[in-house]
Amino acid sequence: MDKSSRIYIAGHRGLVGSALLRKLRSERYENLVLRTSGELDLREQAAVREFFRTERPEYVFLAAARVGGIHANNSFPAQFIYENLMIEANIIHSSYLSGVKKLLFLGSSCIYPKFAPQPIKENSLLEGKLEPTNQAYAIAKIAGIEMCRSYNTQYGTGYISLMPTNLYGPEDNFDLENAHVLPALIRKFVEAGRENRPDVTVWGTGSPMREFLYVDDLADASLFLMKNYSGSGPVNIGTGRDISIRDLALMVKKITGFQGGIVFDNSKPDGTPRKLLDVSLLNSMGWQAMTGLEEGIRLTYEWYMQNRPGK
Ligand code: GFB
Repeated sequence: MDKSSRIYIAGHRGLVGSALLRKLRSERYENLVLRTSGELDLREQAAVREFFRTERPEYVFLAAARVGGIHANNSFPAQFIYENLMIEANIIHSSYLSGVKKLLFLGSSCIYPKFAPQPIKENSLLEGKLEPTNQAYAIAKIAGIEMCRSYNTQYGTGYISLMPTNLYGPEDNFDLENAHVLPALIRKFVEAGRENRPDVTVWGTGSPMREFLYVDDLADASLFLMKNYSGSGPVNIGTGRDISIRDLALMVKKITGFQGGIVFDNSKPDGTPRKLLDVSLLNSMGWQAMTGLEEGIRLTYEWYMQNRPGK
């Protein structure tokens, strides 16, 4: 991939796609192909095929997806499985038909079994039952990994699959119902502080453990692997460290300066108890995450304060 290669970022306005766009622009890749969802509906097979036929991208970052936090996954499983399957199938197959040189597919750590041995190695895939709150999404993402592997095997393509841990950063979704935990907590603590509320409600028991990766680190790893990796097996991307939701809430409280208390709502699901990725494969290739959790939350908090609705 060189600076004048034609590179398509699918989903360039989302959390991951916008970080990829920042990264590729900062490295002076000058021939980027971008379409908003209004311009190209990736669920429509004929439209996607026509787009690839006319635009002829050489490299594809597949960052378009229907995503959400635990509540959204649990509430809208039909949309999560249908939209993700369609997006993946259309882009991967059209990439094959139009002769894309290399494609990078983004999965998620929720593809691994609920009770996988920790930290989770890549070979835990399909070794056990999934976490029910995000099974539909996970099965769609597993299908994407299998598509990449199958096309490589049968057609000799160069499609790679990355499994990032829980991501956060600028351009995230801060909707309280549908967001992931970090943007939801940042918004809850900011609003509680502004409205002088006595406490903030955190879903679940606070005991689940999660690993968080700042999205600009994921973009850096993606470019690194696009250049340096060509295997068919998935590669975990994370920091190798996790934190309880309770301690995460305390960290967000400190960063936002909220003075009140924290209440846990046990009627909300905890989801999987722990999903810490084993990142030794990635580290052995020479890549490591750079942004510490506290620093990343601070950067995301600052972004939110400057970009939240009503600003
Ligand atoms: O980030 P999150 O929604 O997703 O929730 P998952 C992580 C943990 O934070 C859960 C707790 O134990 C939640 O109960 N939590 C506490 C909260 N307060 C809140 C809150 O205000 N909002 C949210 N959203 N959570 C998702 C999957 O699982 O992870 C997706 O559903 C995807 O498929 C994503 O894989 C990375 O880590 O549980």
